[in-house]
Amino acid sequence: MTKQILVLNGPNLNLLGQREPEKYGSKTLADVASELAAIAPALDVTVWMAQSNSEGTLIDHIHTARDTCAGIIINAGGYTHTSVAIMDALNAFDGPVIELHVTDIYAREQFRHHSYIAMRADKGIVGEGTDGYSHALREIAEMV
Ligand code: CA2
Repeated sequence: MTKQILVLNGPNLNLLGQREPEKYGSKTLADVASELAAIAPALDVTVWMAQSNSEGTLIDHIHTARDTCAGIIINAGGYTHTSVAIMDALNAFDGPVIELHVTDIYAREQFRHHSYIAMRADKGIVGEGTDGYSHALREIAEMV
């Protein structure tokens, strides 16, 4: 049966492709969503793409995914480095979790080196630009 994957994006990622292209690339989140939708059928998955600037909404989406999704790909943005609450929500999700970052957080400022998401994630994909999203979808399709 085709399984659904939540691709969850945190604060400021709605600005992808609109600012700092040298760091985050020139593709928008809508471009990424189209790419994922194009490869999903061959991977036998469907994609629920979501973005929020609000921590509570991100947590609500993770709770919804407990009943509707087989896996989660999460780029929690800045909440990666601060949010015990998002980590707790992910801990209540039974399926595989892939942590995704457009940039290599481990090659940036020291404060980005710690990730609460990494404490729960089964795999991390960092520093591949927006191509990391399709990489993550291929990986999680194998895991679910
Ligand atoms: O590299 C990533 O994907 C990050 O999750 C991006 C976050 C940052 O806080 C994390 O440390 C690493 C920032 C998202 C900001 O997104 C923007 C995109 C374009 C223009 C401005 C901000």
